Amino acid sequence: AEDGYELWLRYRPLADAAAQGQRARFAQLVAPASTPTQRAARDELLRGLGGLLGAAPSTAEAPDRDGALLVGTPASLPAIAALELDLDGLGAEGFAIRSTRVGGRAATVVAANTDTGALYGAFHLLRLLQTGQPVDALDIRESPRVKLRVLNHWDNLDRYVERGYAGESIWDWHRLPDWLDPRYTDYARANASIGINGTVLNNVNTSAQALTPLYLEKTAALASVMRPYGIKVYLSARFSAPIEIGGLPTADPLDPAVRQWWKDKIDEIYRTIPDFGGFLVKANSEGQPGPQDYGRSHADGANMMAEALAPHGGVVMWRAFVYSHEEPDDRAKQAYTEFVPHDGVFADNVLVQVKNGAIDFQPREPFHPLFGAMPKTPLMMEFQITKEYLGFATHLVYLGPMYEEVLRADTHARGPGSTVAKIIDGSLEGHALTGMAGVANIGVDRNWSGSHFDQANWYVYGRMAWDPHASAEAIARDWTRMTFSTDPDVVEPVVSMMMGSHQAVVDYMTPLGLHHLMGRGHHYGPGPWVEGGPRADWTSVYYHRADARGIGFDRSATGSNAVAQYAPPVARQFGSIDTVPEEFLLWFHHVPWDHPMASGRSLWDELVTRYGRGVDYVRGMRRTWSTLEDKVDQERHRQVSVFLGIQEKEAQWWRDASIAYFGTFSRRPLPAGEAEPP
Ligand code: GCW
Repeated sequence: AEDGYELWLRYRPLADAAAQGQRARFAQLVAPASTPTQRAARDELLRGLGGLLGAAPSTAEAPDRDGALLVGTPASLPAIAALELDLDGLGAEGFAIRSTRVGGRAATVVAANTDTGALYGAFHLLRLLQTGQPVDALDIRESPRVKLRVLNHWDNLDRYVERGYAGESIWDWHRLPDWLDPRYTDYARANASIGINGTVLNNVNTSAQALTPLYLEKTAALASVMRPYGIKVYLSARFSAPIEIGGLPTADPLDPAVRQWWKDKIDEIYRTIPDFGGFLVKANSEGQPGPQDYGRSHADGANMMAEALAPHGGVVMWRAFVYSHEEPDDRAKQAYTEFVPHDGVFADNVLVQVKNGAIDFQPREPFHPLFGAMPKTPLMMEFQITKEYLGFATHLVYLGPMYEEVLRADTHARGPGSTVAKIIDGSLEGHALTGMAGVANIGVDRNWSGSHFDQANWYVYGRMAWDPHASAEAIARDWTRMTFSTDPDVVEPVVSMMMGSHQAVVDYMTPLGLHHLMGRGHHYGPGPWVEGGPRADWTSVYYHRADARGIGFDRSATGSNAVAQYAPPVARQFGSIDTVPEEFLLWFHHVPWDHPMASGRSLWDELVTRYGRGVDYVRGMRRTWSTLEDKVDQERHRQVSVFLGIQEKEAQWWRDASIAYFGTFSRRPLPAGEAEPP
C-alpha cells in the first residue's frame, strides 16, 4: 500500500528504457559484507537497485565483468586499494563516486575512508538513480560540512511526544531492550540516507529516569540498531538528576559530591554504550532545574558535565533557549544577555545550541542575535522540524525556504558575508566542532510524520545539516522525485507548491513580523486576543501591542533596544523603520496604521492584503494538487487533498479572526476587494 511508510526510499522501478541501460551498468555488486555497516550498505544497494532496475545485481568478491559496482574502502576491498584514489580530504564521513575502468572493464566505484563514508556514498548513488540523474560519467566528492547532525526527539518515556503530531513515540521503552522493532532499523536507514549521525532519544523536558540503569540498558539496545548506520545516541540529562536518582541533597555544579556523581554516572553510561554521543541539556528555562538554582552560571553547569564526558569523547549540547522566572522587559533579549558574557569560558567539548529565533520557532523570525556574538564558542543551530507553530501536521508547509533564509542571513560579525551558515559550519571562526539539531516530527504513524508532505521537512533538515549552504528548492526537487514521481508534470507543480508554502503560512498567521499569536498552550489556531494569566510573555498582546495608534513590538532604540544585540550594520538596518525589511517590520517597530508600505498601501491595508494572500495561496495549492489526481496514487493523493481542505478552512479562520480582532484597534475599513469577515 502507498501509505508513506517507505518515506523517500521507495525504490519503485525506473521507466523501462532508463532501467535497461542502468541494469547493464550495475550488473554486479562488489561490496564487502564483513562488518554491520558494510552489510547495511550492501543490503541497501541490493534492495535499491533491485527495486529501481527490476533486478538486483549479482554479487562477487572481485569484479569480473562489465558493469561492476565497487563499494568500500581501501582496507575493505583490494580492488579499491588498487585504484589508488585520492581520498584525502574526505574525512571519516565523506565519499567519492567515480565512473572508471577496472581491469579494462567499465565500473562504478564508491570509495571512502570508512565504512560509514561508503554507506553514505551508496545512498548518494541510489539518490542519483531515484531522481533520474545521469550516472554514466560520475566524478563526485562529497563530505559533510557539519560534524554533529542530530535529531532531537521530544519524546517522553511514557511515549507521549511533546509537540508531536504523528502519534506516539517510536521508542517502545516497555518492550526494550529485548524487542527491537524493525521500525528502528528503517528509522536508521532513513536518517543515514540524508546523513543524520546522531539522535537524542528523550525530551529536553526529561525525567531523571532516563539515566537509571534500567533505561541505559534500553538505550544501549537502540544504540546497537543505530550503530551500523553511523548514528550515535545521546540523552537529554536532567540537571537535578543527582538529587532525584542519586540521593544527594543538591545538584550544585561546584559541589564535589555532585561532580563525582556525574563522573560516575557518565563512566557507567560508557561502560554500557561505548560510543555514546553525550548530553543535551535544557537548564533554567521554563521551570527546568539548572545551575542558576545555586547561583552558578550556564558555563559552570555545562563544564561540569563536559569534564566528565571528555575522556570518553562525549559532548554537551547546552541549550540557549532560556527564559527566567521573572518577567522580562523583552524575552527576545534574554539568551544573549545570559550567554554572551560566558563566551570563551565553555569547555572545548561544549556546544551551545541556539534556537532558530530568539522568541521560539515562530513562522518567521529574524536570525538569533547570538549568531555572530559568541566567536569563541561553537554554536549549534536548533531548527524545529515538527510544526508546533506552523499548523501541526495538517498544513502543508515546506520548511526548506525558512531554514535557507536563516542560514543565508548575514550577521556581519566579521564583515559582510558572515552568514549564519558559516557560523554553523565553523568556517567563520575556525571551529572544528560543529553541529545542527532538528526537533523531530517522527512518531508511530504509518507515514512517520503525520502527513506525507511533512516527510519533506525531515528530509530537508538532514540535507541542510550535511550542507547548510544547500538550496531548499533543489532539495525539494530531489524529495519530490523520490517520494512521488520523476514525471516533470508532477515535479514542477509540487515543487512550486512547496516553495511558496512557507511564505503563505507566514501571511495567513503572522504577516509583516507579527509573532506568537497562536492559541495559548496548544499553539494551534489564532489567539491574538490572548491576555492575562501567570506572565506577560505567555500572552499574545505582549507580542503585537496593537493600540489605536498602530501595531508591533518596538525593539528599536526607542523601545527594548533588542536591535543593539546585532552587529552594527544589522542593528542599523533593523533599527530604522525606513530600512528594516518589511517581513520584520512589526518584529522591530510599533508602526502607525497609516504607515505607507512599499506597495503604496497603508500598513492596515497591507496587513489585510497579506492575510488574504495567504488564504489564496492555499486555494491555489488545492487547485494544483487536484490536477495531479491521475499522477499520484489514490491513497496519498486523497489524504493530501483532505489535508489541504483543512488548511484552507484554517487559513481562512486565521485571516478572519485576526482581521476582526486587529480591526477593533485600527478602526479602519477593509481595503476594496477584501470581503468583511463573516
Ligand atoms: O516552544 C516551546 C515549546 C515547549 C518546548 C520549549 C523548548 C520542550 O512550546 O513545548 O519544550 O519550547 O524548546 O524547550
